[in-house]
Amino acid sequence: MTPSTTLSTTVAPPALDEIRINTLRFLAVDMVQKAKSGHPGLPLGSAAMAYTLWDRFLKFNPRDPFWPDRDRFVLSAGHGCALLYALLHVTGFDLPLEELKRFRQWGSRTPGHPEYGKTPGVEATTGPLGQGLANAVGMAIAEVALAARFNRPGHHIVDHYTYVLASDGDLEEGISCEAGSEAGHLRLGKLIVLYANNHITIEGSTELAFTEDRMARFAAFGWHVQRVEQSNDVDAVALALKAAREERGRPSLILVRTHIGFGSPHKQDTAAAHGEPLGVEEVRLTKEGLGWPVTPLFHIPDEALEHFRKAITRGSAAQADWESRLKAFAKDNAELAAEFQRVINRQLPQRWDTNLPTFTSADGPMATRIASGKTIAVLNSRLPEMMGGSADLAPSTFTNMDGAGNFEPENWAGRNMHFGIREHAMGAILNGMALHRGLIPFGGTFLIFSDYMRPPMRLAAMNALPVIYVFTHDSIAMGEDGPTHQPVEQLVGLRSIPGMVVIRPADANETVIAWRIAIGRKDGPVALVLTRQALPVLDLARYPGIYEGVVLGGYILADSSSSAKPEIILIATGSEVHLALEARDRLASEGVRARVVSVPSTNLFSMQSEPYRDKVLPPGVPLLAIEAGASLGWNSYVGPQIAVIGVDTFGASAPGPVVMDHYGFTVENVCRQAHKLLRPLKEKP
Ligand SMILES: Cc1ncc(C[n+]2csc(CCOP(=O)(O)OP(=O)(O)O)c2C)c(N)n1
Repeated sequence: MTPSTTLSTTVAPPALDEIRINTLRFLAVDMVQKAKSGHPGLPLGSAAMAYTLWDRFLKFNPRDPFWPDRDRFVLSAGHGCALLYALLHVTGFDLPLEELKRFRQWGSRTPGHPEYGKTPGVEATTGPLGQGLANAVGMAIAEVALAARFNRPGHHIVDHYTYVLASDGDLEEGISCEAGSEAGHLRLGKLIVLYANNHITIEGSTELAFTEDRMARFAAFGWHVQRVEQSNDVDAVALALKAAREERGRPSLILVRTHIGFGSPHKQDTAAAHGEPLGVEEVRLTKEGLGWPVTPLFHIPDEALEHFRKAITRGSAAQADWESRLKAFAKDNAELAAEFQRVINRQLPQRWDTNLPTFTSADGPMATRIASGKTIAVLNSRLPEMMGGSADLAPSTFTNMDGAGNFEPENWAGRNMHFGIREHAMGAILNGMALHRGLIPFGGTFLIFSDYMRPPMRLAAMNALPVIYVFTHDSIAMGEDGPTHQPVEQLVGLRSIPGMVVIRPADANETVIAWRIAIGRKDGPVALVLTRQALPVLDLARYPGIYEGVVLGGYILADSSSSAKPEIILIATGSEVHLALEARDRLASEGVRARVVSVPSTNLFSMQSEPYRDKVLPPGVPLLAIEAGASLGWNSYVGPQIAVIGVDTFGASAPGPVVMDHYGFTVENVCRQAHKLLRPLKEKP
């Protein structure tokens, strides 16, 4: 039997509550109807429980949406955002009624799904189901981690809850299992999920595809689970929320039986309430049925508004109380208080990068994953806000921070995270940690498994979140594990995400700079792409441009030996840069002037000025791109005189150097391709 509590008191909410709940319902309905687009069903069904949470429990200040110790509220079922916008408006956030009337229109602050940064009070971009729930796990992790670091006896400056409103779709998505399992394991007692169980998704009843006992599932994950039979029963919802808040040893799932499209005579409990407006006539019938005036549209009774706006006084008082506690804390712990402000504001400490390692040729050959590990060791000692780990591959990704301890229920001060083999949740948890603020989150796995975490990576980029990914085993050169483990199309795929910066360093020193860029970037994610195999360390005396060059994304590493314009440019990234250097020497002995351009980051390089890019890649000079990844993408660099040595099929299982040979990553082949490219030019009369 499911270890659960079932709560039910009266069904109809008291009159005043009902008016306020209907205010939210019909604001959402009118928004969707006016936009002729959107989802009225979830707002109608979930307004009562959202109201209960926001009215009786949620700690927030509409006048300062981002004060650090607010409770977090994530609407994981982002398609129901009309409800969230209604809540934000009535409680007094800077979201005027006009914005509700412009729901889903160009330039409005009420987009079709909640977008972080666009609407005050929206804590996370949601819409891809399951992400918000996993983000919330990351936020709850950040809360306990910061509490462990900063709270002192008598001083609780980090002390808030993280709430989620999730739907059937959120729980159907696999990520909810990964994140739920992780949250249960970590015993995140201040994470509370309200699950709107309305039995309906787009294709119809959940009986079609979703029949397991969800409460048993979450109980098995180690969660505290409760059931509320009537979502309109605000007292039962409140009772469950109270019990969930008191349960500090386990995260809480409150399954609330809701009714999609509640009150709509023809659409309640049907999929028709899901993704389209109710229709003018049905809106009328629904309003009449629930005792609501049909007009005016966007009606907000005075009493309801007055009541909702008390959130401002309540929230300001909560914030003022926190600020005075922060002052008292600062009095006793001045340094720690300054440190708290620093990390919350995402500022880096003075001289954080002065001790970063420099490598000489004698340190090589060295895999860039090893150089990354050595860099992390130094960063870790300077940046106690670094927190991260790997999806069970730390011995291979070199992401462990020595001396930082394991982050686990008995030690929330630990900073090494063990995400388990849960890449998808790892990505979304990292986003939640970044959204919370106060930490520099990073996560590692093999580059091939970035595929498993692409949805949250895309959202990290969309939300401009400073998250760092450490992706090792970056090409077919990783060898024996074969094509299942050899990334081919991942590089171009990741580079194509708007706002993502991918850096594939060529050696240990480029890796150090890549980390410096990653730590310094505050407005978006950085993916570090690193080798398993050892590479020579570029001699800094011979190649002095490395430091500035990596920052620019691409640079002239080695020019043709004479001062004359190069005849051909070998453009390469990561491990293939060394091949290009060797080929350049061979070509020189064959009388061809070749320049080697290292492009650790095509994303950064494309941000540079045209004159700089033209200096590095002068128009008219033929280009031979060499990268052990899909050739797609390199064509954008050139006119007709381009050739690419890439990998446009899957890889193969054999020792790495053998695979590279077979795929044409040899000096001979590079020189052959270079001559082939040059021949028509030389043959011109
Ligand atoms: C990852 C993902 N897959 C598919 C969708 C498209 N989608 C939007 S809402 C929805 C159905 C959601 O049903 P449910 O979660 O029960 O929400 P409700 O019916 O309560 O509104 C689907 C499939 C999505 N938003 N995200």
